[in-house]
Amino acid sequence: MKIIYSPVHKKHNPSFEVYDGEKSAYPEVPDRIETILAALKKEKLGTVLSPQSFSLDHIEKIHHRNYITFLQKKSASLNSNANFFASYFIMDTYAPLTNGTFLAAKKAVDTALTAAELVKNGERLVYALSRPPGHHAGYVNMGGYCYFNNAAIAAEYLSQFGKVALLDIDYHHGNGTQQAFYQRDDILYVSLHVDPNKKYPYISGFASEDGIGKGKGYNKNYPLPLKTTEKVYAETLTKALVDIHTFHPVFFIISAGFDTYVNDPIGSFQLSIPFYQTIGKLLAGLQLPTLVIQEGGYCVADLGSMAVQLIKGLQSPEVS
Ligand code: Q9C
Ligand code: ZN
Repeated sequence: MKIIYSPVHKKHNPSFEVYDGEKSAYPEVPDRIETILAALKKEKLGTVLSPQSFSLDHIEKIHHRNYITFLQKKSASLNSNANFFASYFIMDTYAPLTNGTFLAAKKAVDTALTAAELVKNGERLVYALSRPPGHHAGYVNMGGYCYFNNAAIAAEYLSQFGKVALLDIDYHHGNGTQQAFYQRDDILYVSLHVDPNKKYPYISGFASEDGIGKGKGYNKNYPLPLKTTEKVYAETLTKALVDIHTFHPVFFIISAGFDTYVNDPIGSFQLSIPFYQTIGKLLAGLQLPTLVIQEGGYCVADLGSMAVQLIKGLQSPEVS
């Protein structure tokens, strides 16, 4: 497996989020990616490569030019210790801008695009260690620790070469990714996530949202209850995999969040560390060229183990 990583993500390190009107600790920390990288290296699961640099044109296919320019200019204008909450181009209080945010977010996109290009050129499994994550970022907004939608930009890129199925297994619904492809029939978006009536992002992720126009039927949401068990999760994932198989994609992208873990400080599901290998094995059954893109997951102590289990499952030989 090829692993794409750049240390530039560390330049994005906000000091706080605003929750319930109060400052609170920022869970989306640089150590998340560092610990995953260290665990993958220790288990010798892949070769680490640096991302290539891609033009902003790729980002402009998913985000409005004015939003991109705003992020770039505002970020660069900030002092090194500033945490700035924009009053527009933002959907919540979970996406502060800092001096390094644009550089890190751009590198996270380059990381995803480098991985996508490798998959296009025949790699079977590539892991993009993108940070900050992306699936909440929409056409004109940051939010939920996300600035640029890494997975959507990679999916848009790969869609030039064949149909793309994007499966989102982060605990939260990927509102930004759904928005990007809601009217498209060449990119299928399927998501398993906590019921948006109960948890973030609240505004989307309902089962009734199934696409519009020619995109009708090419958006699939599987909202799950708080405290979802491994049994219910596996049954739901099996349904999602039927959707993907029926679509006959050429490429498979996984928006991989580990905030479904039982000990995640933000999540509420009951998934154990070994269950991520079960997930990986189920996904490997599709036998498709696969791009894994990092999204959330906040139990830093165990992120490395979860990533290792997921990749071991994805690499496990097919039983026929
Ligand atoms: N402090 C991702 O997983 N709500 N984003 C946090 C608790 C926002 C999650 C409230 C969750 C955003 C990529
Ligand atoms: Zn999440």
